[in-house]
Amino acid sequence: MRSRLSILKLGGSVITEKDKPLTPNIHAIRRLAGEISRAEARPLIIIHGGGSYGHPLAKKHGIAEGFKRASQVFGFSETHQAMVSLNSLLVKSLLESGLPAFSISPSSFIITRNGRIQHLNEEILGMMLEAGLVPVLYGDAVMDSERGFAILSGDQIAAALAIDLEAERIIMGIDVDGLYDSDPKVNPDAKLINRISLGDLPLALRSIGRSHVPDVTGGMMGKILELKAAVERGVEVIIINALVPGNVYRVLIGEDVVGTRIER
Ligand code: ATP
Ligand code: IP8
Repeated sequence: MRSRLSILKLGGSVITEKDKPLTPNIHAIRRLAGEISRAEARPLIIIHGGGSYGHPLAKKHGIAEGFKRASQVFGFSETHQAMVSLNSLLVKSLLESGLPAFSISPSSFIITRNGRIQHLNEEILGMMLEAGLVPVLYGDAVMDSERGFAILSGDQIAAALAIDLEAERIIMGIDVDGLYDSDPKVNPDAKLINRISLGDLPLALRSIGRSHVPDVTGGMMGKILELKAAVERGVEVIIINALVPGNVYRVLIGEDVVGTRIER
């Protein structure tokens, strides 16, 4: 049985309709809640992305650029609240599936500096894991010591927690099978990269297409750049398609799933 921490990031492209503002993918949320509960993987931290909840609002109010004018303050609140709403939908489904999910706002225990995590109180998460809870975090609108505020991606949180809490693995669930040699939504002939080493990443980064929908944290490119730090520290990273029923369950119980493994 696994005893080291797993971190599961559920992409906004999975739990929301990313091209329709403030639209959840309820069907995927319910199915994933069932799969995660059934897998009984512990210790486990779940983090989810912004999708059509956080990104369009953060973009509209220029939150990622930091505090520039008083009118942004309301938008900062709205962006955070949209994420709280999405988080509630996921946590409610997880509880209904019997998982002791516990919602925790990153903005309540993380401060960034120029958009990078400067201070993170991991003690509280350690105590929650010890108690058998499954903390459920998300990409959030956070206080920033240089810019006033910032958008902190779930991907950056996943990598930082994996390093600090010495996680065994990060599982990234997105809406395609993994990292391809070009954007599979644009190029039907794109080929899936099953394994990639850190040394080959710079070349692969060139294959990443621009986001077709609002994404203030860098889309697929941002994700890979964040994950790099965790891989360098020996954390296993696998990117899988969380829209394929059974994938998240199988990967959580340690079975092989089609995807991209990033290796040192
Ligand atoms: P969120 O930030 O809302 O949590 P997410 O983590 O679910 O989002 P995205 O940032 O939307 O994921 O990244 C996934 C998208 O990246 C895919 O839908 C795909 O179209 C796009 N993409 C661009 N280039 C590539 C590539 N080379 N390989 C795989 N996907 C790519
Ligand atoms: O979707 C961004 O988190 P991500 C969260 O994990 C917001 O990049 C508030 C846009």
